[in-house]
Amino acid sequence: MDLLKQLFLEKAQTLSKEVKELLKDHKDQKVDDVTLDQVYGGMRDITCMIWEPSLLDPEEGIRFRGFSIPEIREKLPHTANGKEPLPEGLFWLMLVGEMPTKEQVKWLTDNWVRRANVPEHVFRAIDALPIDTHPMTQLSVGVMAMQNTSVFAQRYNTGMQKSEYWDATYEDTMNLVARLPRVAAYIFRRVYHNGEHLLPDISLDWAGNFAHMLGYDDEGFKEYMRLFLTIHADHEGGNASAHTTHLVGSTLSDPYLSFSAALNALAGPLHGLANQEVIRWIQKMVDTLGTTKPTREQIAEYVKSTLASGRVVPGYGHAVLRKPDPRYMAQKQFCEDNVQDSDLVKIVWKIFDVVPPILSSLGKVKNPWPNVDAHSGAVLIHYGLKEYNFYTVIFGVSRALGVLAAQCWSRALGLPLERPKSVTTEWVKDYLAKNTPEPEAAQ
Ligand code: CMX
Repeated sequence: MDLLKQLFLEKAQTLSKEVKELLKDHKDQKVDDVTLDQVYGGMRDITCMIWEPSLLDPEEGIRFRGFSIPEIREKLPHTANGKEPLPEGLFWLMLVGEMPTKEQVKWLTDNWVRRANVPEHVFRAIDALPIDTHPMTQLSVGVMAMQNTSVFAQRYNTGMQKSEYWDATYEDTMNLVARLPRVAAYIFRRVYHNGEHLLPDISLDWAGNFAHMLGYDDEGFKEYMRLFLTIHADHEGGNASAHTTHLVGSTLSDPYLSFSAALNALAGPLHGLANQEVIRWIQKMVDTLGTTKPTREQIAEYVKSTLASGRVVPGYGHAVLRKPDPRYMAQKQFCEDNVQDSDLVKIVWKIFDVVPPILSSLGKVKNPWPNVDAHSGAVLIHYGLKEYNFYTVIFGVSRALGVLAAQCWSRALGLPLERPKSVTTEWVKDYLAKNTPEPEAAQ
């Protein structure tokens, strides 16, 4: 058994025991009340699932096993000359809850290099799609095409015990995460570089090698990739891509099937696709205004015209956060340190000055602040990656780390099939008729 798997097993045995005791003593303890507004309103804030890798605080933002974004940037191992965290380290932290050493991260990088071979038929499945198929669809198909190699599916078919589910899920998780950058880079080079593919550089870390296979050997881009792939990895369990992984996985679909489904959720414009929408929207603004240096007043007019046409301002707002997203702030700080003289980055910062008061003035937007997607495109363009339809694919590569670490935990804790209760509006009316107290008679 490899060292990370051994460590996971120890942690899983301890936590499983604790959960059993906790449920034995407190299984009827109420942790939430649900209002009708939440039932109709996308189940916001209902405490109803377990997700070990991370926890989201509306004011502070995401914490991975208790560590905030600034803390992981400072404490996770980085490359010899780099400053940004290695995503391998975050995966380790999310999976076993311990900050890894440099040596442990090196072990994980090497382990993923050994697992990274993508079966040839996966590339052929992607090649069968029309070239203008959205890259997210191509990625989802690529992940699905790997499903025939699922250790979980194969062992399930030959009578695997429930107590071994976590083991097979761990193997699939490690293989899938190791292969994902190659599949994503294959799609990028297929669509935007006439199918001129680049061989991996196995001396590089997971994110550095991804940058290299995309065609970017600039050290600044590699550092940004390390930051990007770290900060997009997880955002607790209720967001659409994470929850989809959990829901589909709860049927004992293997990690390939569950993660492919998650990518389809991430591909929606209210979720991960927002990073491409932000750049499309800014480019249209630049074209409309005829300047790459718009004033705040010009930006404000453009924002108002977006709202007047019934569209949302992409990259702003959040279902849970109520403050500027620390993942946005980390990218802003990265640019302050590394990206000088980008008109686009400056526009992104001006938008940050302009949009929150306008959204607040609408009186209905609960969070007027920027989210993670408001910043990433401008940095990618600075380093030359202008093909914005590909941006959500990079988000998807990162998201695998958190949602699959969580699936290992779902299997280790033996979490059951997810099956919440739904009702009809007729049921609601009937319920209200029977349960609404009569108004007190006037005195
Ligand atoms: N621009 C305009 N209107 C917005 C808005 C925005 N950025 N954010 C919220 N609103 C509107 C909602 O559309 C809703 O309007 P209606 O009542 O007319 O339907 C109202 O404000 C209340 O919404 P909310 O409770 O504040 O936000 P939700 O939890 O319903 O939605 C989100 C959250 C992210 C879908 C929404 O803020 C949005 O559409 N943002 C733009 C898209 C985006 O950036 N998505 C990426 C999120 C991060 C990620 O998952 O990657």
